[in-house]
Amino acid sequence: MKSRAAVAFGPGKPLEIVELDVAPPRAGEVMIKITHTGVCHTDAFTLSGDDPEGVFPVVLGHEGAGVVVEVGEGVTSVQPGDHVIPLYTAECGECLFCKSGKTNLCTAVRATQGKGLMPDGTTRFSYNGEPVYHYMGCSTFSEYTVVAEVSLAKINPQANHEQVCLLGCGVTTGIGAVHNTAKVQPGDSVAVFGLGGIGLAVLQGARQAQAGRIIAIDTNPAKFELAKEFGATECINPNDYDKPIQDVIIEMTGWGVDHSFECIGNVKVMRAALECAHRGWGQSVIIGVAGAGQEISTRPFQLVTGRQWKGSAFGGVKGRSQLPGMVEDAMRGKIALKPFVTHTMPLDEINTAFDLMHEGKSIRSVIHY
Ligand code: NAD
Ligand code: AHE
Ligand code: ZN
Repeated sequence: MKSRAAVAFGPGKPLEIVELDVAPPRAGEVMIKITHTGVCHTDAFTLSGDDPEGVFPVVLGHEGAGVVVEVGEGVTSVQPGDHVIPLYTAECGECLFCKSGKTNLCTAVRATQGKGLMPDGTTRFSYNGEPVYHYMGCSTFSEYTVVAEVSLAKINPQANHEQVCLLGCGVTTGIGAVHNTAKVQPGDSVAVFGLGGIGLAVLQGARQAQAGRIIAIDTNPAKFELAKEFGATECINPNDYDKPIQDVIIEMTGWGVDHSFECIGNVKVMRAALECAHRGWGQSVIIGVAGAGQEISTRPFQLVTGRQWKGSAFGGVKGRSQLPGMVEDAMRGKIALKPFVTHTMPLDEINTAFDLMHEGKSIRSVIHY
């Protein structure tokens, strides 16, 4: 099978649109025709070369929606024609992690996924006879991709792919972090650092959870209007103050916020987010992804005095069992997706999507094939 794809041939280089060869799905695998894919900051992070798991050449993209075209031997949960969202957090239902009921971090395919390979240790993509790596078990920047059966959520065929593709990462991550990781309760105060796709989805989740005060923080004030539409009660820019932003938030609130969320990937901001959490019980959720070699730090006293540091991957959502319901929620208007889609473009223009993200001009660019 030939497939148009945007390939990252090396770190820091623009993606190149080429025609790849895609081998048929093997046992337990599924070939999908991707119809739409969002561009998430994590794609840019890996393209930058900062991702310890980054391998090249690779087909990036992990926020897609599509239709099953072919299934491999033994695949029973989907068939050609089914509408699906690829999952970078698989759900096998059988591993220690799936069975624990405590986490969404399934391990069924994670080891090979982190190496850019299919579960049998090989790739389905090649270019001029040379292997091209997979990414996060999804590789949605190729019109045809192959993923593990356990990495697919089957969704309502009536769903609007241009919008529900965002449930493949950004919107699910933000909303899920509020409900599953932080468990925000009515009246709780919240601070959200970074108002991209993830931070805005956290705002939406906080409003769903009937949070009280919702403080939105970004160095780009152009993000504030949409943040207010999503439920922010106040928007602040750290550059407007001559003291650390955690001190500003503590002064605004008395003792800090009940929940804070870091949605940037900046370890200094992660510290600020932890330190603006309420003495005694405040918790801070790290969502942002930081580069190789970077570490978080704070005075242990911050934890001794009751603040908790947590992290969240894919919002703690179990993709196969929970994502179809979130698609239904979006179709019923209980999850807003349309405002996230600030730009749409064909695959040929995908590098523009990265430019818009870096320039702070987009929330999500959605690529269509
Ligand atoms: P984005 O680039 O769209 O948004 C980031 C926002 O942070 C921008 O609005 C930017 O202006 C703001 N920002 C940058 N530096 C800042 C600073 N010092 N102080 C305040 N604001 C600042 O990115 P995104 O797609 O929303 O992703 C956000 C982060 O979440 C990335 O690190 C991404 O890799 C990560 N992510 C994690 C998960 C997960 O499951 N844990 C899922 C998706 C994305
Ligand atoms: N590969 C990086 C870590 C990247 C990372 O943390 N990814 C998030 C999802 S970002 C989606 O936009 C995640 O869910 N991680 C859990 C997992 O199993 O991948 C590194 O540092 O090695
Ligand atoms: Zn993502």
